[in-house]
Amino acid sequence: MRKPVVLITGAGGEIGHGLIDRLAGRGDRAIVTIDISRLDETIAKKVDREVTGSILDRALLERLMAEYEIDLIFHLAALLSTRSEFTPMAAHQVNVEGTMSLLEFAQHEAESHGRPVVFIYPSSIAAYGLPDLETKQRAGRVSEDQYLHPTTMYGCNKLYCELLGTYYARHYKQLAAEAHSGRVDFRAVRFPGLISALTLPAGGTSDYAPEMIHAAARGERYGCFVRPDTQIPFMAMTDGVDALLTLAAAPRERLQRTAYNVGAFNPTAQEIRDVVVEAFPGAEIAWAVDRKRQGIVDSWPADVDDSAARRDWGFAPRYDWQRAFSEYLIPTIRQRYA
Ligand code: AKB
Repeated sequence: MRKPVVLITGAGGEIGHGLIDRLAGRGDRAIVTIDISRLDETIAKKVDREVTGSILDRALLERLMAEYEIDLIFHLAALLSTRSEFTPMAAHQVNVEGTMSLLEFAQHEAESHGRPVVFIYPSSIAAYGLPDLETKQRAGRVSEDQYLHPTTMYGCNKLYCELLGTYYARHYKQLAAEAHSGRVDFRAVRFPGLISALTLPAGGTSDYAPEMIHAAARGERYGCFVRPDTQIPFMAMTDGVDALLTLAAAPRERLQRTAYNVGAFNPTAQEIRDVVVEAFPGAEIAWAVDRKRQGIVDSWPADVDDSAARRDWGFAPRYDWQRAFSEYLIPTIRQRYA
């Protein structure tokens, strides 16, 4: 019997690095990746097949379908929120059309090998849109069905793709004589800002937290583009990768939703600065507020209610605010730049 195959799109990004590491360590699946750029050496050597190309390239997806029996997909390829505001058409192409073509690919793949394809989709707190700061303060921990009025291109893309995934999972071709839905087993997490000790994000709006920490560790000055009182949820990258793997392994019958909030801690920008300055006493971090990027972060919730994820598939982040900094971020980052 052929080894089951996992496909990872956007594999060269931040989440991909952590995920490939974990999947390769388990060794129970062949890993096939697609990314528009070559993977860096540290992860390239851990995958069975690296494809350099676009998820919009149908012929390429068809070739993969002919070669492999894929039964698990982590669809990580995306343009993040800040980048998407500068190139909304490109964002729509990658974030929406790319996801649509991957969902169709998953449907055909499942039809051809006769087993459902688990489709893991990292959505985002950007799917929310709170109208003003007063509402944000009042809302507190936002649950999955509240405030779904994103103001960014990226947020609109993420929310729509959650709906598309749910359509494939539950209603695909609902007027056809035979049932077609249920072959794509779509599961999404709405990630908060993710902070990795090993990589830096590119093009996001929650980037101020990881940028501040990495700049301090490198001895560089940093101008934080949000106000000190800015508050959104964050999570250590290792817990983010854990969440994807735990959700992928969850028994389907336990899942009452297709999209789940996950959160870990939600410090203000000032609190992040304080911890960073304590760890790197020479750090020079100033406030250089960018009114427009601030507006985006202000529209995201200050915290999320992740009780559904905890109940349905046992989500339990290992790192709270204290541990994330003292046991993961600071020591790993120090070592990285030593
Ligand atoms: C971004 O800032 O765009 C992402 C996100 C919160 O999804 N990090």
